Parts: sequence; structure tokens; C-alpha cells
Amino acid sequence: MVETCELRSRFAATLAFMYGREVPAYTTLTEVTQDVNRRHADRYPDIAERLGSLERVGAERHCAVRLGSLDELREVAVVFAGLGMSAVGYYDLRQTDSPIPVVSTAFRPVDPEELERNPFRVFTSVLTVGDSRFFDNDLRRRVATYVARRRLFSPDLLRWARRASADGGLPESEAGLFVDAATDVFRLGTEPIDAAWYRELAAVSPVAADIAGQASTHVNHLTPRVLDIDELYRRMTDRGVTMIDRIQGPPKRTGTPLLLRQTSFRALNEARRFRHADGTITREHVRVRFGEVESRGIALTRAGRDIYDRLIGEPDSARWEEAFPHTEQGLDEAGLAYFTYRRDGERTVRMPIVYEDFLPASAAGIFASNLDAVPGFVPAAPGAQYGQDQLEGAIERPVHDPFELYRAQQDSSLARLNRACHDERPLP
Ligand code: OOG
Ligand code: NI
Repeated sequence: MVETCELRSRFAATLAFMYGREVPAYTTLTEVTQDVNRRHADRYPDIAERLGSLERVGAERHCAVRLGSLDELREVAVVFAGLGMSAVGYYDLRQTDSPIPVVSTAFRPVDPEELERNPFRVFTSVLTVGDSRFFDNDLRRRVATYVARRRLFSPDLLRWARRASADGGLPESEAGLFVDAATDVFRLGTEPIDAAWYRELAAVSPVAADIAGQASTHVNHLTPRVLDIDELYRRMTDRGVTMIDRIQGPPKRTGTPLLLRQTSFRALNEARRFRHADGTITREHVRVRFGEVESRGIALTRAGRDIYDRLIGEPDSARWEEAFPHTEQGLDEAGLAYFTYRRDGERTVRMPIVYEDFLPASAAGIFASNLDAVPGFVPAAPGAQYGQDQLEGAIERPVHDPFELYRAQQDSSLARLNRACHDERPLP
């Protein structure tokens, strides 16, 4: 039996292998990342592993995929469940400074032990085709019909996935087939793209064209985790790679890193084949896939997150320095971040809980940074309901609240600690 966590590791590895062949710049990025991580660990051996072992960080990736409908979301949820990944967090990227016609969740392991084994996560977006601020009625109908006709997930793939989640794994004979079929879903299509259709959608939003302008979906980006993102940014720039103009998320600061910082570079143009009305096929370049890198910090409580939300619009790093204590102890005492605790002899050891999720402002920034055109967004038109409950209805499973997962982890470590203290007390 190949357990789900092993299936997930294999899936992450085959997907990365495929993506590295499709987008060679990704391989450069992972090489630089590994080098930066090695140097950082040599330089700061005491703190390098506070937010995850070097082994975990070295293997850690997230990937982003985009789907065309809630039906496609339901099927991808089945596939990810077979890999031990559940939906966590709800992100409405229409509700940002640069509105994107998608709502998103992230599929990832939720159990701390599973995260330690392999924390692979997939940021998964769904096109909000019913939102009339982006799509008029006629276009909405045509997009829905187009998407409903394509089949991203084969019956075999869904059957293997259901079996893996029911049994906690698959026999070796099926494991390879399942992982390969799951990887294939996200392979870049080679069929010619209908040029007029793609253009019509791109006029609404390049993201809409990327999602619904072609018969298949694909990995949009695959992101390694780096321990020093400022250094990585410099190194990539020195190599002549044009990065987006900033690192998304909290500014660089002294002390415990907070939440998540991300940056990306624009993908080189990718040649795709387009079919025109007169039947001719041309090769044209599209820029939709890019490279991204992230550094992860401590998970903030709601109180901490409120401060983050207030400050995120402000680039002034002095405000951040003042607002958040620099030490883990200070963050804990102020109730701003999550920790686990355990007993080590007479001492209680406090360990930070890593932020495993995403940030709407950063995600919108990552989307927007790679768009050439401003979308045809009509703010006055009525929107459409694509709330968390709609996503939950589609996948027939809860979308976990990240804060609750972190709090539960903290609480259970406290409960264990209290039990341990209690057991040590001599009986009366
Ligand atoms: C997803 C963008 C969000 C992140 O790291 O915040 C994301 C996308 O471009 O499809 O991946
Ligand atoms: Ni990303």
C-alpha cells in the first residue's frame, strides 16, 4: 500500500519535473533558491530551522492552478483528497485593488504531521463566470457551455482518487497510474487554441482567457520556499532576470518573520499554436506562466492579522517594526502569533507555528504583476455570489478556517503540556 502522503510526495515531484521541462527558468530559480538556503543555514545555524526543518523547506513547494467552473472544482477536490489535501481558506480576488474574476482556496494537508512529511499545497482558483461585472449574459453562457464540454478529469483518475482517500492510499500497481494521471491534468496543452475565442476572453481579463480560452488547464506557477527572499531577489536580478518591482507581503524586518513574503519574475514568452477563422495555424507568444518564490514566517492570530491588514497598504517599514514585537516571546505575550509548547525537563519550550496559507493582497499582486492589460471590469454592474458556502457546496466538504487550524494545534499542545505537568505531580 502506498499511503496518501507518499502519493502526495510523488505527485509534487512528478509535477515539478514536468514543470521544469516546460519552463526551464523554474529550474534556475530552484537552483538559486537551494544555494541561498544552504548559505543561510550555514550563516544562521541556530535559527535556520525554527520554521521548519531544512529537509522540509528544501522539498516544500506550492503550485497554482485555475479552473473554469464549480463542477471542475468539485472534481479537483476529489483528486486532491486522494493526495491527502483539503480545502483551506477562502480568497475573493474580485475584492482587491486590481479585481481578478476568480475566487480561490488552497488544497493542502491540515494535520501537522502530514505537513511535516510533505506540505505540498495548491492555490486553486475558479473563474467567476456568473459575475456580470466581468461577463455579460451572452459571454457568460458561451463560457459556461465551453467549460462544461471539456473533461479535465478522467473517470479512472477520479476512481483512483476516491479509493485513495477512502483507504488512505493505493496499492503500488495503481499508485503510479494515479499520480501520472493527476499530473497529466496540469500539463500544458498542445492543441491549437481558437484565436478569436481566446482574444475575446482576454479583452475581459487575461486570466479568463488563460482559464477558459483553451481545452485544458495547466500549472500556472510552482513556487519553492526560500529562507532569505531579499537575497534571492538580489541574486536573480544580478543574473539578469527581471523580477516584479517588489516583494509582496510585510517588509523585511528584524526578528521573527511574519506570515508570508513572495516575489516573482515574468515568464519568458511561451509559444502556443493558435487556429484562426480561415483555418490557418500560427505560433504566437503568451505570457501567463511565471516563476515565484516565497519565504514563510509565523502564523498570526486574528489580532495579529488585523494589524497586518491595517499595515499592508503602507510600505513604511518603521510602522511594522513598531507594531509587532521582534521576538517570539514578545509575539506570544501580546497574543499576536501561534505557538506550540512542550516540556523539556524543567523548561517549557515554545516553537512557532509556520504560516501554511496565502494572503489575498499578495495573491492579487501576484496575479496582477503578470497581466499585460487592465481587464474590462465594470464596477457598477451587480456582482455574483461566489462565497465560501458556494465553494463548500460544490466540493461537498468544508473549507477549513486557517485560524482555527492553527488555534487547534496550539490548544492541543497546551493540553498535552498540562497533562504532562499533572502527571508529574506526586499523588497526595
Ligand atoms: C495564483 C496567485 C496566488 C500566491 O502565491 O499567492 C498565488 C495564480 O496566479 O493562479 O499563487
Ligand atoms: Ni503562488
